[in-house]
Amino acid sequence: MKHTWWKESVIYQIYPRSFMDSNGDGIGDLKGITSRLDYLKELGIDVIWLSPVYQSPNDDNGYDISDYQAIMEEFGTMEDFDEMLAEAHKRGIRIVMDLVVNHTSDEHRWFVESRKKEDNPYHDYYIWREGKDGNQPPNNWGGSFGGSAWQYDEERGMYYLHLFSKKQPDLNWDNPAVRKEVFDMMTWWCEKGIDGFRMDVISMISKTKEMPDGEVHDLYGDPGPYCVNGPNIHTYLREMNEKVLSKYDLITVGETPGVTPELAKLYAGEDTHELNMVFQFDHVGGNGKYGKWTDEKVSLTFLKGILSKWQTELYGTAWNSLYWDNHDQPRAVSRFGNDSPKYREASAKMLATCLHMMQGTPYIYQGEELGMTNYPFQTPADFRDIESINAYKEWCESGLVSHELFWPCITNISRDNARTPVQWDDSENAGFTTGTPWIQVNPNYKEINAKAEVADPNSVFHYYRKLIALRKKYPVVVYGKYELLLPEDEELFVYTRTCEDEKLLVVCSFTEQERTIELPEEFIGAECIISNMDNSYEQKEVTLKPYEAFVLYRK
Ligand code: TEU
Ligand code: CA
Repeated sequence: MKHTWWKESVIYQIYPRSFMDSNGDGIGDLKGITSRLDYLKELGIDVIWLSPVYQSPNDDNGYDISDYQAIMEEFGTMEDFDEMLAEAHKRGIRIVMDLVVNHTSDEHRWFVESRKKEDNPYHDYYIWREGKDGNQPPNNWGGSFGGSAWQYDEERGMYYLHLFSKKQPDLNWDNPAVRKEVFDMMTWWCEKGIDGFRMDVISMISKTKEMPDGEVHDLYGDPGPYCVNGPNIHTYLREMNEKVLSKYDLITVGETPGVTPELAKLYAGEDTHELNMVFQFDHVGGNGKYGKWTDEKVSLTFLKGILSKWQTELYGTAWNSLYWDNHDQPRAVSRFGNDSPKYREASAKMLATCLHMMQGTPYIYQGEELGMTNYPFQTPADFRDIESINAYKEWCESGLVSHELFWPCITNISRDNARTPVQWDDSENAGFTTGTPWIQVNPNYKEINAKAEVADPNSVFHYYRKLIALRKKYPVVVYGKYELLLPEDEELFVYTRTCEDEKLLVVCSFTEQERTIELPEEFIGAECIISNMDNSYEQKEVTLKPYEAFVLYRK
């Protein structure tokens, strides 16, 4: 297996709108990011994945781009970007841009031209279809943010496809002119010195020619079979690799809803010349009570089964991304751990141990290193995310489900849980802004903030810093073969990593009960290289405290 820098790196995701505001307008920005690079350097991360900072009307908070080569005014200027890039590089931190090319904003000049009635070079840049039965959409597909996936355009007199919001028309990747525009834009950013791309819903860019009705789940037809892992996806990614990616020393990660380990071996195979790695969704997709919305926790055996499948099936042939959360998911410690005051810190450290000791490139979502929690939403007016706002309307206001049944589900899963401002200190607005924040700050910022945690050697922050340092010190953490132990145990996640003569034992308790385990013979007396408790691991029998995690190392 090739040894490369992006396999040995830890990546930190910044959602710029909520990271740090430098000018008091209540919105995070590029100068704010630059002001916090020393904090990230101290944490020890190697790469920053920057959620979109391009010109956008912010219908989907920047994932609806109106100019790929201009900076969103609220975030600052291209000079601010260049300064942030240079300051990051000075600190040995690489910058990965978010490439959102399945769709643009409907305010992008390409779409403004494409929707014009008279023929023009942009007419086939998007996916236009005639309606049926007079005034019905071409088929029954639903969009991810509610409603039909088709929007009728008065000017052109046709429907256009939008798998997300109606202000996010899908690009037609079968048009070589579209692919050339995208590749030229990517080259322009690479020539500026950026270090890679996270590719938004890249598994959706190739659609089937035929677009029949989909199977109806909940409210609309499912476009998945016709829009995910489509017929030309690998052809287009290999073309992208040949024309752009192969020309630079980049890290590339595809966000690939619907990917399987088999397909990941193509998307992220060692020698398939597409991408370095992919984000899979099996552990966070989950079929809830109402679509994705649920108030149920997944069982540990479900979680262990999925993560172990990805570890074993990609070993030696492709590379995993490792993540618990991001800007689309609820906070890890609330979803997979225990965010009560008594157990929050222990369970946050346990989750970090469980993830960072696996094989793959670990991703830390802003605030995860502090053990930040979900937000206590009170009313639908607390939501800012188009997905949550539309979902509440579609499920509740329509009368489909009562507020009492739906509210615990949407507040548990809402993307806004991850989008409240990073909590920097215990001053007003958690030190995020001197103005009025665009979204409310979590009221627990007085207890949970970076200033307090950087000062406390036993904090979640310093625990993440130690874990990151372990990855640099022990090659087995990066390259060791994974094996799950105690597969049926509903409370303990225990696995080993083996690389030549080095071996790790990773033990993580996901319960608030005390548990006792017997160490495998070969690990009795082995060196403990990290633990979230002050415990001894010299004897065969170990009693685990609630949410205890430890790693033993032997040569
Ligand atoms: O997310 C696409 C995606 O995978 C969806 O599942 C998304 O997570 C959403 O929750 C639908 O349930 C990417 C971006 O990460 C997301 O922020 C954008 O809203 C979306 O694409 C459209 O660009
Ligand atoms: Ca600002």
